[in-house]
Amino acid sequence: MSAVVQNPGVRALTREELEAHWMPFTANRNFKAKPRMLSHAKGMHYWTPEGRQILDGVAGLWCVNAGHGRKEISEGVARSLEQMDFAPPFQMGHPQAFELANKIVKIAPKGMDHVFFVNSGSEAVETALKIALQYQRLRGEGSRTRLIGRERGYHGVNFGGMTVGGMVANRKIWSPTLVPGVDHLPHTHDLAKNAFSRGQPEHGENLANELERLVGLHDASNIAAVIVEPIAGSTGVLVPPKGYLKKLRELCTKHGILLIFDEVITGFGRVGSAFGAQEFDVTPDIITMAKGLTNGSVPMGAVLVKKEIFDTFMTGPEGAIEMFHGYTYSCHPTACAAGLAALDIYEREGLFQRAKDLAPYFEQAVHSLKGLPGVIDIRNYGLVAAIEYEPFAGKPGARGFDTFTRAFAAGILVRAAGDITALSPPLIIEKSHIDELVDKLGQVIRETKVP
Ligand code: PXG
Repeated sequence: MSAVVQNPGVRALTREELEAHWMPFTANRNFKAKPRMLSHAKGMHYWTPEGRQILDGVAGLWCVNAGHGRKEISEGVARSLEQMDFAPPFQMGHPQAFELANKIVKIAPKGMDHVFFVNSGSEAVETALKIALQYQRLRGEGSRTRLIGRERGYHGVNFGGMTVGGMVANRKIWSPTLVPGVDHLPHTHDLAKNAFSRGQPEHGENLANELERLVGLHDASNIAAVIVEPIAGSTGVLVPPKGYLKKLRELCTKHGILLIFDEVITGFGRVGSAFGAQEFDVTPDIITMAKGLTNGSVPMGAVLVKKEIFDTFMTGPEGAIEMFHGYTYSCHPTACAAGLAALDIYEREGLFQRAKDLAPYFEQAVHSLKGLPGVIDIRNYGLVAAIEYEPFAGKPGARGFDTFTRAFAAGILVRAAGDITALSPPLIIEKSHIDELVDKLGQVIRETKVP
């Protein structure tokens, strides 16, 4: 066990001092009454201000794939900041942006060779949807304006991503102002048929055929793109049924519909390859990414597109801006430096392969929780897994949150997604950490007090 690292500069904040910060996706009053603070991180661990060590079972929030406190990243970022704090991204360039784009293309699926930089997963999704719409228009298919997402999809919280997403809690308040012209495929989660699957479940390939139904309803000439996560992360690690993604690819190709993979979680080794596209052997037209791109250290996202899409944009007058889109902080030098350092680590340490090699051990470990009280499903792929519980009667989500808070008290950080515990540890995890994570989680599950 590594030594406890005290952080003497950090003292407990008073209730009053906690007030001003409106916390995202958080029960603010509940948190502020009983805060869960983190003050320091290194390798596989966080520490609380009191010096309690927490094993990171979720790579922060699915993003710290190379583990915490990587000197290569902080030093690269510091050098870059000192050299140039900011460079305007419009009509100007800086070398690190080009270097990072080249590095991403090197690990990308074959034929996907141009990168547009943004600052988050949500922005990557908005950008991908806008690229898809303009591409269809540029190739003379301007009537293709409809977008198709999937139930239980998560594509960030901006208007486009929220609309193509399929999480009711994230949509219902803003329902009247969702983007028009969006449909959803059914999700692929089928406990009756697929509970306790290891890796890809057997049943559900046919659900991709729902795209045919939507084509029958609207006609393909009105549909621009389909967006799905190869593995749906936020809604509880829904691994694609065998054959499902291939079928979706076939149908998109047949109907001239672009296929977008949202790889914000599945990118950068999480599933045992650079991207889910390679792992599942299905090449989409567009990939969105963020999180692991900088190892979570500096906000950054990106959109990777096929050559044919980029080339279609490069056809107007040479002096004209091809796409009226971009952000002040697109390809920010600090983020580029972080991305370059993170990708270097992934490559040098072979972390994508490491995830693949560790996956069977991880699978065995998480499935050992089968049979514990209230556990109704366990599923996994690469270094991502989920344990699903029977909800407390009349209180959906309460059991998942209760498990999460008691897990934190027991020294492990996991993620609650409704009544599901998601695990997605840094790819540097050792077998002993996997044992500790699963042992502690098992203990927490055993100690659940059903109300
Ligand atoms: N797409 C996917 C697939 C994601 O997982 C986003 C887009 C949006 O990224 P930004 O960087 O805008 O947050 C995400 C983000 C959770 C959780 O509870 C997951 C995410 C964000 C917040 C919470 O699992 N993923």
